[in-house]
Amino acid sequence: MLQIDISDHIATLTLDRESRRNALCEEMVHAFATALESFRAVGVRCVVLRACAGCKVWSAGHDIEELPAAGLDPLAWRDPLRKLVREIETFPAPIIAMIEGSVWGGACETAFACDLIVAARDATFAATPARLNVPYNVGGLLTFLNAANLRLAKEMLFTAAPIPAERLCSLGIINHVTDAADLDDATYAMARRIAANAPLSISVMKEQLRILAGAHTMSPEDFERIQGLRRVVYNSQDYAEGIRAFKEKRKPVFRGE
Ligand code: YXS
Repeated sequence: MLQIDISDHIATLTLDRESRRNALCEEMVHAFATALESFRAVGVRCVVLRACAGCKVWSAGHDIEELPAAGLDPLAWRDPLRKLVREIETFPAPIIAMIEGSVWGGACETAFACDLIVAARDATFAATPARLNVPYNVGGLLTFLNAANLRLAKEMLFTAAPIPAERLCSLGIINHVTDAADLDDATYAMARRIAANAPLSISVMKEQLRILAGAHTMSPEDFERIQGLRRVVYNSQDYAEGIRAFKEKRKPVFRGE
């Protein structure tokens, strides 16, 4: 599910589960966390997270087969996608998302949680909670808000439409877009530049920026209101319908209940 390579302080993690369009399942996330632990042990200074060269789908997002039945929080603290985002945010060296093909749902958040994004010009990013009637969690929405701005986050989350990488780059959400043929060179040139700088300063600045980006005060009452609203969604008929429709390969019929 995951290919691993390390060379000159730069590690490469390649998503390799084409049969399920690189859907992010628990087993893959466990392998991801184990790999990052091994990179930490050998002092890796930059990680490139990619899919197999020439892929049409970088990742189809959370493994829908692993979403819980209605009545359970689909993005709770121990959920694989939540763990994956935390692993990325807390790893002590920069992680560059190298993107080609289409990126869906939780994989969109995964890419946005990475420190830098280099994408092929024709890549697309689609945030899909509204496509499945999933109540995104607070930390996940904060990832979108920190990566984008409120207006764009609302467009992505409300429309669930694939947004071209070039547009996201023009808005500063993606660091660089290149022709697909130059994607490797552009990504690894940046990785080599990072790896040649001081790792301590970079790891401390990455952690400082993580803390600052997450420094949003919220009253316990507001948090409980948000959780109550989310419960209405994952307790709904529409939540069950969203997953059922995906499994039955048909468009969902949402009734707003
Ligand atoms: O029919 P088989 O058994 O061959 O399996 C199919 C798909 O069911 C499977 N697959 C997935 N399995 C689990 N979780 C997924 N996210 C997922 N996506 C795909 O992979 C096999 C090949 O898929 P197929 O035939 O549709 O491939 P395609 O090339 O025609 O189309 C590729 C996609 C990505 C456009 C299409 O597979 C698709 O629309 N996938 C779902 C994308 C999506 O809605 N992802 C959001 C997942 S939920 C999530 O990330 C968060 C919870 S949230 O929604 O809140 O953001």
